[in-house]
Amino acid sequence: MRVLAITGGVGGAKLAVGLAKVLQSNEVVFLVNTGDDFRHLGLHISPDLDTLTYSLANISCPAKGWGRRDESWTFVKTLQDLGGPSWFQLGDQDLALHAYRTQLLTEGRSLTEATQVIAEALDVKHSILPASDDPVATTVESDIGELSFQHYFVKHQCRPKVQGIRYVGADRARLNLRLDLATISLVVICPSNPYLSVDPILAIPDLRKFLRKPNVAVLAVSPIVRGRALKGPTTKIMTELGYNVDNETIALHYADFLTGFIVDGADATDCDPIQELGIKCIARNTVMHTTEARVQLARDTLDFGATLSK
Ligand code: FO1
Repeated sequence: MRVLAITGGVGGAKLAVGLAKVLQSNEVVFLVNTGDDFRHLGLHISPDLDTLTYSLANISCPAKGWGRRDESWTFVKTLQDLGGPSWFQLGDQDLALHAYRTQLLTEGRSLTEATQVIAEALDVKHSILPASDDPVATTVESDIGELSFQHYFVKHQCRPKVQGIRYVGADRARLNLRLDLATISLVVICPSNPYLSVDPILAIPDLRKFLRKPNVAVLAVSPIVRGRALKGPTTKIMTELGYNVDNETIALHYADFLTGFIVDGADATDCDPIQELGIKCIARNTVMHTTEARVQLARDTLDFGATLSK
């Protein structure tokens, strides 16, 4: 079974780590959000690609979920002393990655190729693919105007009220050309923020068409537990967009292609209305504080996926 795992930032990366421990590198491909990417200090920064690469290399910062562990901050402190923009915290080791990726891109390598060079250097065996090598930029329409993703998420710390989210360029973006959809028998949507991290990927036309094929089994792991997202602004954004913060809303969000849905054990009763949507639903532990929990959820996901595959 070739698994396509769709993931964004921190939440999705946890399940991705579990899947990478359970599946060989030729059994799974990770398709990663690039809507958070931006140019900063002349550098091309790809936060979700880096979060996954660092997580699979086991060098990510567990406390923050982004950047590297055992990091030093001389660069950004010096930048601040010079009066430069220090709102986006670039660690010294992390900075080397951004500088090198920018150099590779300047030399004409694609984002896919640059990501592969860096993953290999960090001894990551699994395939990490940007959803597209064409530009996709998530922008947030807010009560203080339209904001780029990082300005909304980091500079303004998700405080502005969200009125809408756009994925600029997604409708023209080609799905990653390395992806051979014919080999995929199961698609897993990892528990990332549906609106900020998964939708920029689903907005790529070729992908959504594929997910809707009746012979393609697609399952999602809910990012909501007991009516709240475990981390990040999902709860706030859903409320501001007028959604109920619950599993049914998430299942409905993916309903046009979803075959199966995994909710947390605490929300097992949410499965009934979701089954009525024609989506198979099971309850498992989706709170992944430990590596064991990540591996267990990965196993539960694959076992469930095997019952869905057509
Ligand atoms: N998130 C923050 O909240 N504050 C930061 O200063 C910050 C710096 C940063 C540097 C590199 C990187 O790859 C990610 C970074 N992030 C930071 C997270 C980033 O905003 C991501 O887009 C989020 O993880 C959402 O996916």
